[in-house]
Order: sequence, then C-alpha cells, then structure tokens
Amino acid sequence: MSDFVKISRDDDIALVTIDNRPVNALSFHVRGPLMQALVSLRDDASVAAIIIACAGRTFIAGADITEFGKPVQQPDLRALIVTLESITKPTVAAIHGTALGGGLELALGCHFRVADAGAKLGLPEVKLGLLPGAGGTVRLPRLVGAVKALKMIVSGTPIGATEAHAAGLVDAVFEGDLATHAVNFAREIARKGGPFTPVRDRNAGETNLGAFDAEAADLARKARGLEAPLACAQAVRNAVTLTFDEALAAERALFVKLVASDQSRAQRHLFFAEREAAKIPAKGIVKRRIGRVGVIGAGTMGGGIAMAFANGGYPVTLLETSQEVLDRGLGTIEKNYAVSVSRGSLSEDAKRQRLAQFKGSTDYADLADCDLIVEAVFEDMAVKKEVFGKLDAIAKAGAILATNTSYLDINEIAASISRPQDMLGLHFFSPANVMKLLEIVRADKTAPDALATVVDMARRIGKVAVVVGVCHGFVGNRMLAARGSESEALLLEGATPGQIDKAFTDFGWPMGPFQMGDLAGLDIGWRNRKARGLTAAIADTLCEQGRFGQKTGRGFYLYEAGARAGVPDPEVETLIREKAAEKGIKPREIGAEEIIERTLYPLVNEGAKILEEKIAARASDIDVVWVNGYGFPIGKGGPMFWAGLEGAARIIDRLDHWHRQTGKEVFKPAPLLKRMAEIGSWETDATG
Ligand code: 3H9
Repeated sequence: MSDFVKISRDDDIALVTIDNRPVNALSFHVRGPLMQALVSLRDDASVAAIIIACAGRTFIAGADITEFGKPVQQPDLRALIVTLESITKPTVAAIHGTALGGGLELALGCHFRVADAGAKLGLPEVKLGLLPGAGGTVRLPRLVGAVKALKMIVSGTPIGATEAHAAGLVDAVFEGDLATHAVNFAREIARKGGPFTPVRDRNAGETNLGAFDAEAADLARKARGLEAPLACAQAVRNAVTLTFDEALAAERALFVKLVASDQSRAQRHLFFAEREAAKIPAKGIVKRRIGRVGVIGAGTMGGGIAMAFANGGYPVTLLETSQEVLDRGLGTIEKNYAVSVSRGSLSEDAKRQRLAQFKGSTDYADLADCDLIVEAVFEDMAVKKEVFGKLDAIAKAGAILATNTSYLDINEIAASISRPQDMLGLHFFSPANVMKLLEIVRADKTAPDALATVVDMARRIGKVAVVVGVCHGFVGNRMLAARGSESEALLLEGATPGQIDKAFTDFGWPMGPFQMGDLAGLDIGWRNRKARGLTAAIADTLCEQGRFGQKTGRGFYLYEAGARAGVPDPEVETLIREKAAEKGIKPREIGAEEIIERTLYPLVNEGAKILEEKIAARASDIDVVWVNGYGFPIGKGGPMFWAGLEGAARIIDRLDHWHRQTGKEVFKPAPLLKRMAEIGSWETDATG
C-alpha cells in the first residue's frame, strides 16, 4: 500500500510493517499510510487482531527529529495514537531493537506489547531537551506506576525487555522469530476474546505522592538549569493528579513550549552534531582490520585506554617497562572492574571476560601481532620518538601507530619513522574508560584508510569521535588555554575564585575552573607551564607551597579530610591581594557578566580561529568536543552554537573592548567570527 507501510495477513491476523530505515522514525511519509492502514483494518470484519512491527534493525526510534521546529503535517502522532487506541479488536506492538520516544508512545497506544529478548524500550526525549509529547508521560505511569515512569522519563535511559516485562510494560518476551511469536500471541488473545482495555483506562495502583515528590526533587537537583527534566517530572505528576485528558493537554502544552526553547534546539543540534562528526570522506576506502590492540604504558591514562578497548571487545596487549609497574597497572585495572561489579554496573561474569582480554608484557616484540598500537607514555617529544622508533622496527606492516599526546606535534613524530602514513593521534580524555570524547588527530601524512579504520573503531568502543588536525592542544586543550588565560588576571583585578567558579556553575558548567584545577591537581598545569617557560603568579605560588588541590587538602580552596567540596581559604585571598599589590593592581568589583566575557568569548574566538585553520572540519565538531570532553552545558549546545544564541556581533563588540583594554591577542576577533556576525552561520560547516 505504500513503500513505507505494508500490510500482510496470516489468516485473520493482520501484520502492519513499517519500513522507514535506518531507524523507522515516524516521519510524515509514514504517519499518513499508517493511519490509512489502521483505519482500514479497524473496519475490516475479517481481521481479528492487528500487529504493528518494523522492518530492518529496529522498531520505531521515535518521532522524526528533523521535523521539529517546522509546521506539523497531519496526521500527527497524537491523532494516530488516538485512532489506534479506539480500535476494539486486540492490537499488539511487536518490538525488536529499540522502541524509543514516539515509537514507544505508539506501542503504548496498543493493548499489548511483545518484545524480542534483546529489545530495549525507553522515552529518551529528555536528552533532546523535550518530554514525551504523544501521551508517553500519561500512559506509561498507568502501566508501570508513577515512580518507575518518572525514573525512566527523567533519565531517558531505556530498559531491557526483561525489566520491561517485570515492570508491566511488556506482556511477553520471545527469543527467535518475533513475527511468528507475535502472530501466535495475537491469535491466542483474539481467541480468548475481549474486552481489551486500552492503556489510558488502566491503573497501576495508588501512588504515594510524598515518595514521588521526594524522588522528583532529587532528580530536579541534578537537572542543573535544564528545563526538560523538570517538565518531565511535572507531566508524570499530572498523570497521577489530573484526569487522563487534562494530563494529556498539559503534556502537550509543555511539549510545545520545550520544542521551541533554545535548550531543546541546542540538544537537538548536539544529537545531529555527534553523528555528523563521525562522518569522513570514505568513498572507495577499504578499512583495515583491527584484531588485537597494543597499549604502551599502564599508568592512569594507559590503563584507562586499555580498559576502553577491552570493554569494546578488543584483546589488548599492555606493555610496561618493568614487571613491577605492569603488575601494578593490571592490579588497578582489576580493582576498577571490581568497583563496577560492587556498584552493580558490571556482572562478575563480564568482569572475568574483560580481564581475560588482557595480556601483559614488558617486551616490545610482543606488540608485533597488534593491528593498532596506542602509546600513553610520558609527554615528552624525545621519549615519544624513542617509543615510535621501536614500534617502527617491530610493528607488522599496516599496523596503525597512535599517540595519545595532548599537545605534541604529531607531524614531527610521524616524520621520525619510516611509515608516517600509519601514524595518527588518539587523544583520549581521563578517565579514558569513562570519558566519551576521543579526538582523532589526522597528521599531514595519515592515510585515509587508517583514519577511517579508527573512526569505526571509536564507535565500537563507545566513544564520540571527532577528527581534528595537528596544532598545539588540538581543538579541546587549545581552546581551554584561551578560556583559562584570563582566570589569573580576573583574580588579580578583584574577583575571588569562588565568584569565578559561581559564574561558571550558574552558566551551567558542572564546576568552575578553580574547582576543576583543584580536582585535577594544580601541579599538572604547573609542570606544563614550567615546560613551556610560562608563569602564573597565583597558581605557581600555591604549588610552591605544596597546595596541589584536593589531593593535598589545599589548593584554591580548603578541603576537610575526605571532602570533595572546598571552602574559601582566607590565606588564598590574602595571597591574591598581595600579588595584586606587587603588580600595582587596585582591586575592583567584578561581575558575572565580565567573567563570562573574558573567559568564554575568547573560547569562542579561538574556536573560530581553529575553524579558519581547518583544524576542525565543522563548527558542530567543536561543540561535540566541548560538550563531551569539557562539560560545556548541553543546554547551550557547545561554544559555537552558543555563540549564535549570544550573538556574534555582541561577542565581537566585547572582544574589541577587552582587546583595547588589555592588548591581549586572545581578544582580537577572528575574521571568521566577523563573518559569522554578517551571515549568521559558521559557513565552513558545509566543507565538512
Ligand atoms: C520524540 O519521539 C518526540 C515524541 O515524544 C513526540 C512527538 C510529538 N529522527 O544514531 P544512529 C538518524 S523525539 C530522525 O547513527 P544507531 C540519525 O541522525 C525522538 N532521524 O544509529 C542517523 O542519520 P545519519 C525520541 C533519526 O544504530 C541515522 O538515523 N527518540 C532519528 O547508532 C542512524 O542513527 C530518540 O531520541 C530520529 N528520531 O542508533 C531516539 N533517530 O545516518 C534517537 C536516528 O544521516 N535515536 N536518526 O547520520 C537514537 O537514539 C539512535 O539513533 C538509535 C540508533 C539508538 C535509535
């Protein structure tokens, strides 16, 4: 009947199959024929039951996100579900892959849901700055109870078929051919006869509103300025306190407001940006095969990288200089997995499997069978060159050789070996087994097939990959330096660490730069500055006093034994005033607006320079780096998206002002920023 919706029959059971690959989103061209199919089957007396299923790798993954922000074309999803729910003969959703968002909402319009054992079900709209807008917040609590629905909707995390079955969301779980099982299931319930109660008329039992509100308050605290989680919680509460129709209308009103909000626009931008970032020209390229991975260095970074590979299913050879250091590294890995087991995020069996992936060695020759070798040794050019010299001698032909350097010139390392085409950067973020971001650094001579291979590999190990070019600090750390360059100056001019950190957390960052420095260890920046002949009057003095941050109990803040949150330290404030006096600076009041202008505007400006230099292919790639690697607030979409919200003209105006005031290069507006102000977009996006 349509390319996207087909009806087949098994005697009196009708099977409606949606085929809108890759993820069967409920686009307009699906909704129209689906509506027609439902109406015709509803009115067809020869049909005893209707099954809705999907072709391809998954059930419906939701509404079509690309349609948001455009006029809604009828029939809309809600009308479709009303029609579905009005059918009195039994309706069954047959779910495989993922039933997400509007997909699960459509399934909730059926009387029954059956699922493949590997299926996942969820309402992830919150991750797009939305709430389920087609009845999900009102129907789900009627099946699984309000508290369970609240957790699922506010977290957006899908649950597996077994859990969904236990919660009452799914009526049967099957292994094997789902269509056949669904037909048998439908035939059996049709034989038993109705009436069949629609989900809207069901009741999952009394809700303890006190417990609900306590749970909601806890979730609200974690929302950190995002509107969607709060709207989700409100909508689920409405499902309990209002009638079905009232709650549905309230859900709609919240959805309409959110879908037009900057936060949701920002989060939708990030959804597509992450997928776009992984795209590189790959026509005609045959990727290399990665079987075994070698990791050199079993310290914090190397150990984390090795775990990331093992978690993705790769066997890993972990190399260290001595057996003792190797044993320590392997011991830490084992402990990390044990912590995951004790937290319930990993089964004992999975832990055993992952540990079985590791082979320790102290001999470079053992890396000869590796297809990808990543070094995570000391950040020093001579040391790195020595390591790659050894790899050049022993690695098999075609093996990809990667450095985890954060700053060093990868072209220079590549030039020192005989196979620069096999060399690239894999810049992991610490802890490497947890942090999502992976900067893949393309050196001048990196072969396209080597690059395409590691982009694929990144997906397999669950990383969000962004391909970047070679420059000092690549995309992330180079921009971080631009952001941080004014922190000390602001202190000297009169701001306190607490004020600056608060301006950051009010903006939506998980923490401010001084809290971050204290957490990471101030000695790291100190060492880096010394290596580059740079100084920072306040941070250097703190380090000279042995104040390295949380690990020493004192840094920019004071930490009670074991405490993670610091308190202001009068000694630090005195030190700041002394340093200011030495430089003849008279302290003044500094507001949050100035703090943002002098830290985040240079961040955007540096991003523009990075785009100009083609270190990043697209502005959205930079956003992906900052959201996934540095905690830029997702509700603001990353620095380059936020620049659009803030207004490039305003940013230029203020940068000009600070450039005149200070003469500092970080404030000199980049030509591309000026162009952005004129045309309203980072036009290099198209070149990606
Ligand atoms: C919603 O439902 C609102 C309703 O409550 C109310 C309405 C009134 N739309 O991720 P992948 C594209 S909100 C359009 O690489 P995977 C994606 O961009 C929605 N396009 O595959 C990519 O395109 P391309 C709630 C979509 O196997 C391609 O499909 N649902 C959509 O790694 C493959 O995607 C969600 O938030 C969409 N809904 O992961 C679920 N989804 O190839 C969002 C995907 O051109 N989707 N695309 O780059 C996902 O989480 C993952 O895509 C999924 C598959 C897990 C399904």
